[in-house]
Amino acid sequence: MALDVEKIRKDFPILQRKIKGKPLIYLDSTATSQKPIQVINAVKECYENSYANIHRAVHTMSAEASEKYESAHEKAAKLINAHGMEEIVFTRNTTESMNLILYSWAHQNLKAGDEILTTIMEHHSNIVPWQSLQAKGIRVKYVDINEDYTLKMDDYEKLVTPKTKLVTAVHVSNTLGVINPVREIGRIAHDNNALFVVDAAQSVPHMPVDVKKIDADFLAFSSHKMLGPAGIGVLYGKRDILEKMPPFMYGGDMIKEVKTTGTVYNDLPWKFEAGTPNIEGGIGFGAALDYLAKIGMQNIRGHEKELVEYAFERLGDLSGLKMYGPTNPEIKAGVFAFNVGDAHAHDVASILDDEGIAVRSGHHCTMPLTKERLHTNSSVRASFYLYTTRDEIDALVNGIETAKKVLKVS
Ligand code: 7TS
Repeated sequence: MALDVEKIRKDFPILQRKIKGKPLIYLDSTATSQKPIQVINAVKECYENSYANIHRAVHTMSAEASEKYESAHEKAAKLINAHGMEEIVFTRNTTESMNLILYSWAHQNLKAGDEILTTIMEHHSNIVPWQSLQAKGIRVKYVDINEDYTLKMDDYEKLVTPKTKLVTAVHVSNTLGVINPVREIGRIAHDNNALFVVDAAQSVPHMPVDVKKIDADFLAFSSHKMLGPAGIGVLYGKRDILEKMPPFMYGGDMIKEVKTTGTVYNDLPWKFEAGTPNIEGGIGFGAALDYLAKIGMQNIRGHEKELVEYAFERLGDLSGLKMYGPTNPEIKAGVFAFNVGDAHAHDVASILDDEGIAVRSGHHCTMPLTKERLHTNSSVRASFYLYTTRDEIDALVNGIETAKKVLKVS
């Protein structure tokens, strides 16, 4: 079903604002998404009506806040087809989810000589935690990319060994926009008895994702990239794996019983949610999940795929543009990284900002990919979401033409 984008845009108050006297054109949803009024109101309602600590008191407001915070876990479980909320741990963000796996699984289960297989296109949050294990003699290996920016699937045959204990990959690259074949990678991992970890920070907000189909052992994403508040992230984990893992942090709310002689930890997922959590963030995330469910993830992907096809058409016409990422819309999400001649990405982005167009410029937290494979220090990145229109892509093309003139790129 086609999205009613004009109706959707009315839900996002920020899209009415002007930048330097021009209408805002927000093309930076890969960094973080904007928020609909339904999410803003859910947070406001929480503060105005039912703000209280959760899981701690019998009073009405605590019960209301607990119910909403817990139901956000249920909604997240439903979105990704997890068995239930016991498999959904709320963290601060994707980065913290990866660190939870590092401390509560990898540090417990890996030893010197073991290997972790990631990819060259990962966000730093799916490289740096694993590199920290190199001090323990654990090796980190990288699957490379082909000329067309897809993963070199042959590398898996070459790099997976009996010592490979964890295989991880980004579902959608935040720089290339490539959609990786995570089911296939998961199969390779499991055939080798390794765990499979998926960085779904850029897929869960934009397309249907099913943890059972992917057969992910862990899968991480962030609320702030999917219409919800910042400061809330999700770690999905298979129940039997989470059961066996020790807590990530210790203290209040993660216990069932504490005696001077020891502690019995709480049930999942609370065992991993120590201390007062981001209550209002969790409640706002629940409203974001309702919003996405109502629109339908397949419809969001359909809209973004149309935009991808249109962007290929329009950006493809521009001379002097170097684009990074696959050209097949079937495996391309709404993320376009590019450079304009030899111009610096920050200069281009700043000229676009003068036109009211918000894009990211820099290494996009993918330095190994950017420097070692794309052979540049930075790129400009325009990214789309359910509120993005064709007119905004036209404005981007005009903005790039202006940048080319100012920066004397032919
Ligand atoms: N993984 C991917 C694929 C990402 O795109 C990001 C954030 C993260 C992990 C980390 O998410 P966080 O919520 O923990 O920060 N990506 C970006 C970006 O592309 N620009 O700003 C943040």
